[in-house]
Amino acid sequence: MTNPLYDTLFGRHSGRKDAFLHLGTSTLSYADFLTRGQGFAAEITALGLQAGDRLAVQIDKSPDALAVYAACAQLGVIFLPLNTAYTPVEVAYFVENSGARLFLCRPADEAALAPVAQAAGAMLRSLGAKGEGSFAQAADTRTPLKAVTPRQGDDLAAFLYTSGTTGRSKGAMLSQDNLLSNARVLADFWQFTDQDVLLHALPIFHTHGLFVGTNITLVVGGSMIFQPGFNVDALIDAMPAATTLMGVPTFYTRLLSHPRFTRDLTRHMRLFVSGSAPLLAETHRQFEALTGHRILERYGMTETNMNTSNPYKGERRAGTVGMALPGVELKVTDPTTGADLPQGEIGLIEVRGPNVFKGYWQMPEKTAEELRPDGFFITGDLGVIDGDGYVSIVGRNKDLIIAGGYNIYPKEIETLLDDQPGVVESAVIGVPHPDFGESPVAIVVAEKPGIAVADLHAALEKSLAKFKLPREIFLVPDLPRNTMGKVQKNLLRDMYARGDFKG
Ligand code: MLC
Ligand code: AMP
Repeated sequence: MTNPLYDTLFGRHSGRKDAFLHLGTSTLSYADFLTRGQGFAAEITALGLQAGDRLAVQIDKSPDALAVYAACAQLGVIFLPLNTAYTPVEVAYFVENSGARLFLCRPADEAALAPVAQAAGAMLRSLGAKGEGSFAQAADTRTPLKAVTPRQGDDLAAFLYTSGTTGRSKGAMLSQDNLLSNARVLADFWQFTDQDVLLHALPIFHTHGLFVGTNITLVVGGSMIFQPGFNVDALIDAMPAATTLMGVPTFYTRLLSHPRFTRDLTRHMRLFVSGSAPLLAETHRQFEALTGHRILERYGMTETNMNTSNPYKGERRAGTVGMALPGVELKVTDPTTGADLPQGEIGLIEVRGPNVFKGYWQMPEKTAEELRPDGFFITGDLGVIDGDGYVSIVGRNKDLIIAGGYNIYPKEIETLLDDQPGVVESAVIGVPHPDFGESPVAIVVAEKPGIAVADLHAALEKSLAKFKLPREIFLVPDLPRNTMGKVQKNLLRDMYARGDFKG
């Protein structure tokens, strides 16, 4: 093979006239999709990008957005998708840090992002969901590029940025083999075939929607009902034509509370997969009681793709994330000493396998903190393995909030709050949220009474994506600390639950 990722996911399907994407009333064939990707590859080449260069995108979900991914794979250009909710302040860091040569944005954002691209020394072009924008227009004038740039499995295919509990976001470097090995294992483990039609309503800028949903479909040559975002009515309307669904827990709780979601609607479905955040055992049970289907929960990360899965055949155990996937080693270690812990004890989950990333872009010291010399990656999740090998995630050793499947790092919000005039210090905690599972709340110590909470909200809105904004901000005289001086967030969470904080 000259380029394993391109050949396996895309090139193999050339000439196929059957549907790759179902788009409401129309379909896009594999052949037409690949030609679009080759047109984009021609334009990217004309702009001077070469294998190993980074191409950042902050564009709406569309067939064209996927075609950019295909073009990058064809050329060996590193694909760097960004959450469309990020503000220009957030995006500036990713474009600059990655050294992206080309940055594709939504046509409406071009003016706002021009200074960002200029400061980072990246070319800026636009691509809209309906095939509009300067990049698409230029690509339309090109002859589709057939040549595939030779690559090897160890070459980098994508960067996904993931925040840390301290410091700035880190670019997780994923190789062709990282992506391919995981896609093949999952397709096999979950018994995907070319007859599968995946109901795809996840974003394609994260592991779940891009590398799990899309790559599995491409590996088997199946098709996707490709929805621009999550809309519960649209999902229900499309379900009769689908065979499988992948979603974050919020998908399932929203489906369960919808009157049109019935046993009849799901009778023909082959598989429901949940991940990216904990699925409550209660949701699992309610889903089975209503539909007869047992949701298959799996566990993964940006740095590792998927690590564990409940079985396809065999017991899908509620409240667990199943066993290590074939080829993945998983162990539980002592958070302080790093020593292996026996089965049944709670500790840090570590994983090793072909799925584990190559390190953080230009951050060797951060890489060394989390990736051991023997190849085990320290996930930061706390877990336990039961006597049957099922892994349960019982907590996190990292200060992280997951809202509706999006990660929110308290440190990022606290740093911004602490910089505001009149703020002495702050602590951001995750509190239960009925729809998103968790959501952030800020507790702020002010220099003197009278600081306007509305001003704090307004300051955060200027730089943070909406999903990161604290639902509430409370002013308190001081924060509880342990003898080491560390803020005791568990106490803050208890105080919040008791209703101790008043707005
Ligand atoms: C949207 N909003 C959120 C939010 N999503 N707030 C908190 N958490 C979220 N996840 C806010 C918006 O800013 C907006 O605010 C309001 O909610 C409604 O916006 P929307 O666009 O209509 O949201 P909605 O369609 O309802 O989206 C909810 C969602 C979406 C759950 C469908 O967040 C989603 O698709 N999540 C999936 C994330 C994902 O793919 N994670 C995988 C990461 S990979 P306002 O103020 O304007 O009303 C990974 C590895 C692994 O973790 O294991 O998979
Ligand atoms: P991300 O950095 O966005 O890839 O998020 C990865 C994190 O999501 C993991 O480290 C876990 O904390 C969490 N996660 C993913 N899947 C699950 C799951 N099934 N149950 C609980 N947590 C999960």
